[in-house]
Amino acid sequence: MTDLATLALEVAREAGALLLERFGSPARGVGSKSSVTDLVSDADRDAEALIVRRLRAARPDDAIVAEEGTSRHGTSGLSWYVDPLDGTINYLYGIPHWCVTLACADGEGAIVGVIHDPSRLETFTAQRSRGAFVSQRRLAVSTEPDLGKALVATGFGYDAEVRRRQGTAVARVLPRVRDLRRFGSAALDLAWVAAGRFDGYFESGINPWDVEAGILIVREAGGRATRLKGIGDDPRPAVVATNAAIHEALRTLLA
Ligand code: LIP
Repeated sequence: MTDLATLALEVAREAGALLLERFGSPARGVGSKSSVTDLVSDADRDAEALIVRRLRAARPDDAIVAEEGTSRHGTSGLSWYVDPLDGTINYLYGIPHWCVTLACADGEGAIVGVIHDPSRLETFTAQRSRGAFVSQRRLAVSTEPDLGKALVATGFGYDAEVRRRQGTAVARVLPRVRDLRRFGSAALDLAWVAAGRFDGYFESGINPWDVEAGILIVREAGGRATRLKGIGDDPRPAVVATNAAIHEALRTLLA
């Protein structure tokens, strides 16, 4: 593990410990962001504050872009993409499917990615050109070649009109795959593609902090991940990630 990877791992675990300690207790400071269904609480904010404090102390010249508003410029050429709590709605509903995700990127994309799932004691990691792992086990994507037999994950935004558009994409995909899964965390969806638990994932309107680490982890596990200029009539940035074997079939269907 490089120093960057070790730092990302340590910081993700510290934030995960803070969140796990509070998980299941009454939420504090709950508020809404882009819409009434887009929630945030002190858990997201405090986890972000911990991560930013640690990264700034260890790497003062790096840039940081984080979900709950931290946006720091840097001079090192490296940028950290941070989602302190991916799967916020699951967390607030007491559903043990959420994670901490960090990626450190240079001009060509992520060089280090971590997705830490404290509920399952699973930590997905990757370093560019060095493979992807969950804990010490090397990750490999599934080998399913047929889109019609593929288990595919997806996600939806927090705006009603956006969800209507995402619904049309789902209506197009659903008859053409084994089944769809909506588990509520883009980062864990990508980690599970890398682990062969899903054969594919797609989502529009996704933010860099949700997907940068997961994209690297899928690619280092032998899969493919492509950024799309929208899906169907939703023009916002989107991602499709797969086991590679079904990639073109799914991408064509989404286009
Ligand atoms: C969530 C994503 C998920 C998406 C949700 C939300 P959050 O991130 O992980 O894939 O469907 O709308 O954006 O808000 O829990 O960090």
